[in-house]
Amino acid sequence: MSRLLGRKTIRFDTVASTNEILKGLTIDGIEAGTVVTSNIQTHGRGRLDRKWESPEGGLWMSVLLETDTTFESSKFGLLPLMAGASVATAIIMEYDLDAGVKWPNDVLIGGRKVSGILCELIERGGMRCAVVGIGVNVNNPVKEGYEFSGLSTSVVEEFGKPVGLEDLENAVLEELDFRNRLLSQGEYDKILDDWRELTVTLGKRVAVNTPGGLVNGTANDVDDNGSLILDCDGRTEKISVGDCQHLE
Ligand code: BT5
Repeated sequence: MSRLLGRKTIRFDTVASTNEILKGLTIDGIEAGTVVTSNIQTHGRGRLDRKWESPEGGLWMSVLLETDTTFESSKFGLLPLMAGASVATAIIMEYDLDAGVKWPNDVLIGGRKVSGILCELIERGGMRCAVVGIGVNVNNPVKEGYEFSGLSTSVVEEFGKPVGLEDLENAVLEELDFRNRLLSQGEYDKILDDWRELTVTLGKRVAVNTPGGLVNGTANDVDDNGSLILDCDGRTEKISVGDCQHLE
């Protein structure tokens, strides 16, 4: 089956943010599956408008997924999970590194952040489009812990030598294409089960910074929409948005 994602790829040397470029192209009517990459981002963004460091040598790309009217916006929470699982699987398959996913949008190797995901929804002609932004530290240097986050790492640091950026890009798109098909077939359970196989969050004591305040508990599972289910000393809490810190 031929791959939908990346049939059209638009490459830049330097942009502010690949998500911003792809959002503009989406409104202009570009086809689903289009990928935008850039060697450098001057204003790479994380969630809540946080800065995402994007020097040369990393994989900075955005992918346009188009969902039909059956896609409920409550399923938006599945997008970062499936994108993170795609990156982790690609890293495992390509370099045999022990990558895992942290709820909701990080990929870690040995507890250090190697990748972050930023998903944004756009309405276009009655269809819901998702711009999935993927940042992976590949051959670029990383700082010892950025503001607001734990430790970070890169593929080159873990693998011991530089790797081909386009090989990783292809592997990630292959994996994301597979999960995007599951999404369009409504196979949400398969997306969640795959994420559960790869996660390093479940079973851990965590502190989650939510819009409503800090919640401490044990991460037990994710629900059908990708929300984190916490056991807080016998009381169950479901969290759809937040920053999760592993406490063990
Ligand atoms: C993320 O946000 O992790 C989402 C990052 C998405 C980046 C991609 S690159 C392509 C596309 N275009 C964009 O403009 N964005 C997407 P969040 O969970 O909020 O984490 C942000 C935090 O990660 C920052 O506040 C820093 O603490 C930390 N950070 C910044 N740059 C980093 C890097 N290169 N590696 C690891 N951590 C970083």
